[in-house]
Amino acid sequence: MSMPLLLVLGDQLSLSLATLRDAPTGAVVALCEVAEEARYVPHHIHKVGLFMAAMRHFAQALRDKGYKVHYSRIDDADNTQSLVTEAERIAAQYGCNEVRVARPGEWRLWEAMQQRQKAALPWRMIEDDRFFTSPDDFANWAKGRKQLRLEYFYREQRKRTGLLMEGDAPAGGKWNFDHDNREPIEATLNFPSLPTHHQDAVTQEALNDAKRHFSEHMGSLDNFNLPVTRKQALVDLNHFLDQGLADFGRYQDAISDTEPFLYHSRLSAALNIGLLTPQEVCEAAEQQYLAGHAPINAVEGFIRQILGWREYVRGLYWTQMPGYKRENRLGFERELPAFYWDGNTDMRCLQRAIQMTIDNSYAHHIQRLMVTGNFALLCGVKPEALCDWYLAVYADACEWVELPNTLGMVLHADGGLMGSKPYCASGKYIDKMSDHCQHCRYSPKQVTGPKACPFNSLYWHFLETNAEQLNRNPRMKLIYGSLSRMKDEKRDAMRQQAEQFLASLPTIQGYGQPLHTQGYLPKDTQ
Ligand code: FAD
Ligand code: DLZ
Ligand code: SF4
Repeated sequence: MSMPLLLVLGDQLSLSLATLRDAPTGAVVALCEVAEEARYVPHHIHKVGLFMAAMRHFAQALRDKGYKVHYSRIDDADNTQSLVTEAERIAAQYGCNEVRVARPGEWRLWEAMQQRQKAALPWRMIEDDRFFTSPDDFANWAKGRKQLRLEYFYREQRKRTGLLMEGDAPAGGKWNFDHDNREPIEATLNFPSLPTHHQDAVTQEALNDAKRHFSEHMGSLDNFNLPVTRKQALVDLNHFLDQGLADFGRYQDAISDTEPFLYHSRLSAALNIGLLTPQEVCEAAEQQYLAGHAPINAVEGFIRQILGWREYVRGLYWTQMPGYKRENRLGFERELPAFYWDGNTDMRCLQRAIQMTIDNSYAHHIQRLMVTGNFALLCGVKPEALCDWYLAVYADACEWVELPNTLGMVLHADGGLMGSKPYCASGKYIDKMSDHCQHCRYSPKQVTGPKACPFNSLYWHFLETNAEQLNRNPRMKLIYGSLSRMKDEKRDAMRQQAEQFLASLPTIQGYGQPLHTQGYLPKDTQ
């Protein structure tokens, strides 16, 4: 009797995965380590190590449960090093009659797999139901709406799941407590120290293999501490519930010159590869509120990120692709500033955000949005270049979540589908929320002159150059009012300052120096 091959992708490491749930007895489950997935953008070495270690551990967990597993290792002589060809090779080897796989996390794979649905060895795609919302649910919600605002989607999600609901009313009397969640960094804060995960022989071998094959990628594995098993992910979850959640809300928007994680959960990678489910994380946070261990502003703020934003960006991705990836409504053409690959800049906030990224394959949301994102927006970096960078450098990056955040939220390249206005800000905002500026050679108070913070002139330059698309936006009326009241000499001086800065900003097409020497070139020159 012919059997399907059950393909489990690197970010589908959940025993509850639909592919496994309906598995015919005796069917082979395949996991494939392939170089193509590490290289299509040059992923940070922590991310490559994470996938290799977590996939190997998950294969073992499946075997322990009695599944028959085929695991392709990166070093296997017959490994074809590409997901589709490797799955088909394995399926042929076991005489399977189809390849069964749950919806992958990226359109390029979805498309490649869809194209094989009518092949001699057909692929069967099934829904990945490890989310609160399916793409169809989202499409139904979006149907007929002029604007797809997160806030309305999120309220529906709360009602649908009953999370933080008291009957028909939101717990605490409000849907959203963001107003209480804007405290800046303070010198007296004590951040929780992090659990250190033991690296057993499986993890060590996987990390060594990652290092041998991909040593030129960003980062070093010396400080690798990502959870690679469900058990380790649960340690991180419980640590956050005990020590981070209560202060998560207040300091959600704060930025520190020294602390990469603050009170953030660091759960995104574990959630995205399937070691934790969004349901269990939200329910555990809700329990902390119900037990009186964490205030409503913290718990609501946290749950909104997962039940709201995470589901919303996924819905947006699957309902808008493939056109979404080509959007560039502000017509940006600049390549990525070269220092995004090595942190070599005298702008302190950017230097710290990028160095933390290099160190940990992590930066918290406000660093991604208001530091590296904001700077790229003000400079007019083209979406493709910025998206490739975010996709490569963060351990939690998968296109369904990275693309709407970068192209939509940061670059406003989707014409306002994701956010009603661009998150543009001057140095004043960074100065208010962080302790960077006191260590910087620039002054956030100056707009022109040699000490002026580059964010300031770039901010006004951005507003000027994009006025045609943005000045009718009701949420930008005030700021365009200030711009129009400004004296011509001041505007000229700011424009000149910004233009000089942009003219001398080194950019790079592709992926940074060590990678260029290994032949990593931008896609259009490959
Ligand atoms: P916390 O601050 O503790 O938040 C809790 C959880 O909420 C996160 O683990 C995550 O699952 C979810 N979440 C929070 N914000 C968002 C959001 N905007 N969209 C979706 N989920 C969210 N997140 C990714 O998981 N993968 C990405 O590739 C990614 N790329 C991003 C790119 C840009 C330009 C920006 C601005 C944001 C991006 N985010 C991405 C969202 C967010 O920055 C990260 O989820 C968060 O920083 C992860 O750290 P954490 O687990 O400590 O999050
Ligand atoms: C990111 C990544 C890496 C580095 N390696 C693998 C791999 O070897 N095998 C695999 O199945 N997936 C890997 N991934 C994740 C994929 O790039 C892709 O995002 C998901 O498989 C989509 O569901
Ligand atoms: Fe960043 Fe400007 Fe502050 Fe320097 S002065 S840290 S460049 S915001």
